[in-house]
Amino acid sequence: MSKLTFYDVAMGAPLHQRNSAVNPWKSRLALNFKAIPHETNWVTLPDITKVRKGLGIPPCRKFADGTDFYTLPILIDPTTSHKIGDSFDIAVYVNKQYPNSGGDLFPPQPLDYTYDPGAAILVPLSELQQNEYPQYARFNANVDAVFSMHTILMVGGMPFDPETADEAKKEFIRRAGVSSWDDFAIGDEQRKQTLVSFEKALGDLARLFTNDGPFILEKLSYADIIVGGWLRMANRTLPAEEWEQLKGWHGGVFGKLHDALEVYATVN
Ligand SMILES: N[C@@H](CCC(=O)N[C@@H](CS)C(=O)NCC(=O)O)C(=O)O
Repeated sequence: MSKLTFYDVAMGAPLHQRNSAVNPWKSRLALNFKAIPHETNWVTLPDITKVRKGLGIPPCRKFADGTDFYTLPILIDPTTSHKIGDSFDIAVYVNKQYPNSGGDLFPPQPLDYTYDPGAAILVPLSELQQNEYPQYARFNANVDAVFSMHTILMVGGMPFDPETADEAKKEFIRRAGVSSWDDFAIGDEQRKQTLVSFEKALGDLARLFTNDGPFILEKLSYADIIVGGWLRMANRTLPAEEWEQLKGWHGGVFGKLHDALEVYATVN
C-alpha cells in the first residue's frame, strides 16, 4: 500500500510533542494500530477551513448558529483516491480497506455506556449519522459528551502555536459567545468542583474495563482508542497534578489504558 496522508492540527513546536486535538489523536492511534504507513501534514487552527475546502471535503460539523465548522482529521489514500474527513469514518475505512493489516478495530461488543450531560453541549462533536458499527458510534458520542462537558479544565492548557495563538483564541471566544479569553478561566473552587464531577462522571465508563484493563475487551479495539484519544488530549492540556489524579481514578483504569496505548502514539 502507498503511504497515506494524514492531517492533524498543528499546535506549537515541537509539533509532534504538542499535538493535542482529540479526534486526530483517535485517528493516529487507529492508523498505528492498523499498521497503516502514513505521513502527517500539520495545519494551524486558522488554516483548517482553507485546507479542507481546498481538498473538496465537505464539513461534518456545524456551529451552534448552524454555520459550517471545518475540522480535522482528514485522511487521503492515494491508492483508492478516497478522502475521508471524520475520525470515525477514518477508522471504519482503514478497517475495511486493509483488513489484513494490523488488528481488528471493530470486534463485536455491546459497549453499554451512556452519559447524560444534563445540559446542552455547546457544539456537539459528531452527529450520530454513522450506521456502520452502531454500538461503537453511540459509544463515541457518549464518550465525547462526558469529556466535552469537562473540557473547561483543559482549555487553559492548550499548547497554542505562538504565531497563530491570538487568532485562534479570538475564534474560540467568538464561538463561545464570551468577551475575552479570561472568561474561560475558572477559579480554584470551581476547578475543584469540576474535577469531582469529572471523576464521578467517568465512573460508569471505568466500569466497562471489567478485566481491570488495560482494554475493555481482552484485546485493544476502537472503543479503547476513543477513550485513549481523549486521554492524550488530557495529558497534553491538564496541569500535571490533575493529570496524575485522572490516571489514578477508579482503580487506575485510565492511566493503564493511556500507558498501554503509548506504542501506538508514534507520530509519523
Ligand atoms: N466529527 C469530527 C469532529 C472533528 C473535530 O471536531 N476536530 C476538531 C479537533 S478535535 C477540529 O478540527 N477543530 C478545529 C477548530 O476548532 O477550529 C471527527 O470525529 O473527526
